[in-house]
Amino acid sequence: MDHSIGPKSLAAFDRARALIPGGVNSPARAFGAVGGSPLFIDRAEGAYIFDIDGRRFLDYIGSWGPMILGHACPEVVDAVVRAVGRGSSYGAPTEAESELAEQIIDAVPSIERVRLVNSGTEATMSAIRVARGATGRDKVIKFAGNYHGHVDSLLVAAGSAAATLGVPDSPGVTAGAGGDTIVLPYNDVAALEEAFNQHGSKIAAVILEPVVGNMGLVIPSSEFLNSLRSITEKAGTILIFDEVMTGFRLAYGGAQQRFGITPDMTTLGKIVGGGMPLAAYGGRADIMDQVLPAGKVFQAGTLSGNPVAVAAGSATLRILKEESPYDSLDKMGDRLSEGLADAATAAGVPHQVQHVGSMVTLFFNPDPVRNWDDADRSDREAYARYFWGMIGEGIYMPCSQFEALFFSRVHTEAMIDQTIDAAKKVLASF
Ligand code: HOZ
Repeated sequence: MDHSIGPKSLAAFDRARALIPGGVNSPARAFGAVGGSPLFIDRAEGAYIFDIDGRRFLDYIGSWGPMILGHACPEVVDAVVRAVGRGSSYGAPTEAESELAEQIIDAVPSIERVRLVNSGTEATMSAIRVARGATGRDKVIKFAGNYHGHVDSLLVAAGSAAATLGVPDSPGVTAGAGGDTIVLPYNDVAALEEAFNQHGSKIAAVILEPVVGNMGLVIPSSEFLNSLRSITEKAGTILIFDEVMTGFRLAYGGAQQRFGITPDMTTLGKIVGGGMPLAAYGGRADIMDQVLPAGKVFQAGTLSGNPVAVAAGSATLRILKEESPYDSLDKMGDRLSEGLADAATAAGVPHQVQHVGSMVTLFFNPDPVRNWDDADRSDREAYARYFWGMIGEGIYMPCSQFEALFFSRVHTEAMIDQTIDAAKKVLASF
């Protein structure tokens, strides 16, 4: 296996490990699941990321989703520079926040009112609190392998790095914090019905990734999405789509627009902040008006609605609305998925390529992946070999079988074809 990480990245990781737990500020990026050391990044531009050893990689992480316009998009950089020159934080309202709120409300079908926060974790944590406050109920349903940030009550059977690194139920989460969380298998309508038969009147919310990116890419069946909508509506339960990954990515209005299912609340992150720390939660006006100071559910933040982050988010959404790159991203996603599947077939490697738009996963798994149990049967070692092989070819893929890849509107057909050729070479060596 080629662990071809440059000497400067190796030294930087040694230094970081003495200072920062595990050498990283978020575990998914540590390369723990594939073995070896992470690349330390110097800069990024367009579809490429450059490490501190001066090597260039075609980037399929895109900061785990935000960089749909490509890195260092000139209009976004401009907006950020102009904003920071006027002061980086005021802790007071600005007109730019209302501008971004209007853009979000205009885009996302379920959102009539929206609150800006700093991270996806804050968005999901707050949405759950509001759902509980609005319904006066305690229980929340989540799905195994879905990841909603590191909120205590949702860090149960969690995907992303929690699954990758073997802590789907983290130490430090008390029985009390997880006690009102009901975990169900994704795409399982019978389990959903059973949970509502047993606990219906006590369930405040159902939260899910409407297309899962955090156990690799898993697609919801339309029966599952339709049942979620009708069952929650009947029970007076708030349906929350966690669109931190899918919002503004699978369509301008997110997965809910793409599939035509409107939840009661939505959480957003990643693209909505244009690469800056900004996230949001929103929904029906009657629910969102429960939030202080309109209502009584407490949620606050010194840096919420930060003017620099708002400028980046607003510029990003403006470009996405104007350009609407979604048809082209869909075509590229088809091209990449077909090419990866052909490469695996030619190499005789058991696989599934699952994708929606610009989110793709090559599962080293002979069977379709519909839920966490299916995903968990994937061959992680094969994924690690593939990952390092692709690094050797100058291609930066997610460092876990349980993360979707993302590409941007500046990834060209030639880049996609280069990626397929690299995969052919790597998989042929298996
Ligand atoms: N939560 C992100 C992936 N699902 C990873 C965050 C990071 O490590 O940067």
